[in-house]
Amino acid sequence: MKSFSVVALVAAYLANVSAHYVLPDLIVNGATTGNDWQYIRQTNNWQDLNPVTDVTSTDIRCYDSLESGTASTTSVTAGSKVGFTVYGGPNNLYHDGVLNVYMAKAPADTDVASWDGSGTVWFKVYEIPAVTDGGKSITYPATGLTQVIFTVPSATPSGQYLIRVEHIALHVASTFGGAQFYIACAQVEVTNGGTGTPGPLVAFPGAYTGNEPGILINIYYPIPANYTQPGPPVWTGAGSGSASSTTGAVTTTKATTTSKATTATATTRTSTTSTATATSPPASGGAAQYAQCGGQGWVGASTCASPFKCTVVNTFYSQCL
Ligand SMILES: [Cu+2]
Repeated sequence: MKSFSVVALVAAYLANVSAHYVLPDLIVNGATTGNDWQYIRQTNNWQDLNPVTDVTSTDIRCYDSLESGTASTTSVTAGSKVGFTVYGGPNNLYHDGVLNVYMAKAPADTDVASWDGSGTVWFKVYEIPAVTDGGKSITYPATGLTQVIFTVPSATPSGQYLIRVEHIALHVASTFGGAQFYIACAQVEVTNGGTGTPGPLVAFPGAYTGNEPGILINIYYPIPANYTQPGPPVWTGAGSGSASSTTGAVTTTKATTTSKATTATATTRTSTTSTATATSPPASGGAAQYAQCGGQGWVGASTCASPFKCTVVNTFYSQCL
């Protein structure tokens, strides 16, 4: 971290009363790139590490209202792995919670560095929901991660994008406004892109009201029987999104898998395709712990590195656990 001593002192203090964190560094193909906040817009909480709790605030977008918001833009290849590092007290996604990653394409004649990300422009490319089993337990595969790694869908059209990560901490989410959003936005130029139509598209603010069952939730008692991940379904690049279609093209998919306790999640999802099940050869040794290994439309590795097992989280997401 720049100003490491200041942040370390703040973090050390906060560690005694709470544990907060930021995501200041971009990872491209496994390597951390640049300095803190070089390719990621410096967030208002870069020193105090506090979360956003008002989902109707513009700070729910990139949390950079008090900063210049002028990061640099770096190149990433469509289909490659990109990620964020976690810094805080401690340096991981400490709280019980879930994670989403969204992308938004800057307008054609606009430099992403000067674009605010407003409008109904965001599509989800990755998520790590909570795992439930009908009320016996609830676990959070995102919790404890020191890095968030995901794949930019190979069908993503070339161009400049914001990539927005959010970890939604749920430990005090039983009252309205209690959920804590830890947010960061990276600036990238996607190269060698595809011809997909990303979607469904949402706006920030706008995507959430704060009353969603996955945001306003008591995670302790009774133990939730199921968990509904906030936001739209993940766009994997398979098929087209909803950008050019209306309600007629969207069908609700009933849960048809045998995975436990995911009915509520699955039935709230929408899908425009259900036949794309292409798989690519697994990487040697299989995917890493917490990596995605399956789900509707998934085309990446389908096996996990030992000793992790590819575990069905819901229809759309299997993970190495
Ligand atoms: Cu905290």
